[in-house]
Amino acid sequence: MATLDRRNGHLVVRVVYDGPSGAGKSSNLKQLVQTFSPQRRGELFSPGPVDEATTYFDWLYLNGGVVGGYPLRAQLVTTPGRGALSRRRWQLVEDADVIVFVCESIAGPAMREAKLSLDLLRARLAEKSLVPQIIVQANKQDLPAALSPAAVATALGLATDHEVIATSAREGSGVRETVVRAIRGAASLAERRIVARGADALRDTEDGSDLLARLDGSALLRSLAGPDDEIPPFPDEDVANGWVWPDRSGRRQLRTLGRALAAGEIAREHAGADELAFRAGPLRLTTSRAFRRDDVDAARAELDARARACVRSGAEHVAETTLVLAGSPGSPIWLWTIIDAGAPAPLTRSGGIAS
Ligand SMILES: Nc1nc2c(ncn2[C@@H]2O[C@H](COP(=O)(O)OP(=O)(O)O)[C@@H](O)[C@H]2O)c(=O)[nH]1
Ligand SMILES: [Mg+2]
Repeated sequence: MATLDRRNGHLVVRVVYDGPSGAGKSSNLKQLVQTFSPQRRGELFSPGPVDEATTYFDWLYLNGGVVGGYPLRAQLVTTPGRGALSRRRWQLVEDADVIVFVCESIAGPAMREAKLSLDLLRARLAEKSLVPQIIVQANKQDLPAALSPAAVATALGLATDHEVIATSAREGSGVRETVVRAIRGAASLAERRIVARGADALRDTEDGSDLLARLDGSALLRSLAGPDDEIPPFPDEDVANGWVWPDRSGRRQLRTLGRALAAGEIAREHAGADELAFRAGPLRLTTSRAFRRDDVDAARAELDARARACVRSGAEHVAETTLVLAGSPGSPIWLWTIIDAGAPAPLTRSGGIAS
């Protein structure tokens, strides 16, 4: 939904690039950086590990045009493609004014995956009573085996008149045309909204770091922590291998935690002086400065030691217990303990597992 950046006086719309991993979403944004001069755009922002598939999103903004008397800014955001990341995908697409669905135009598994992904997207939007325009990109047209846009539409089960744009995000063709059409669609939606309700009714704009803070849990922790608390990073449901124990049930609990975060079902709990404790849906999570380590090796050693202590004490049988590291290499790493809130707590006063 269009928002108003009251500080800079911009009317802001959001275009979300969705589609399977590897379809070319990030490549679209990289091409747009090449296409538009720095006066017209921001810098490409891609939080998360650099050398992996997108963890959170890619982000770029473009300025241009005037809507309802305000200079227009379009925020372009890509969704993370991996299935495990679908909660974040939904959080992103639900904020879209217009969606660009990018797919590889290659018959076979890639096309089937694209259809499944598009079907899920439409079902999710319908469930939320959202009806954003969806522009489909038949990408990778430079490949010899590429299907025509009409064949892509058929393979995706779309009506014959559905908007499908032929593109090569690698070579750049169609990329600018896509964004221009998407922004035009979003702008006319925003214009109608302003006419109907006035610009004052628009919510405040969220920028890229606000969005990251919402998705990674730091905004919520900040809002719940006291002024003197050091804010730890929130456990991530897509945490690296070796950062969560036990791996299987731990990842299950982390997904539950992710859903509680998306629903805002997290509250601060009373805890010891140095301890931070939260109730998140059915879970209780705790950490403290005693479980902060300066580097990854020290944090993993702490995780291993706690896991062994947990096994020795049989604590993992008392309540389903997860130990998980949060943070990124280069900054302090925190060890969190997550348990079923209903079960008796096998916790010491300092928030760790009794050893
Ligand atoms: N041949 C070809 N390769 C492309 C095109 N668009 C993206 N790619 C390649 O496909 C891979 C995945 O692209 P990326 O933009 O990271 O996909 P994302 O996962 O949707 O963000 C990369 O190796 C790109 O270079 C295209 O139009 N043609
Ligand atoms: Mg990407």
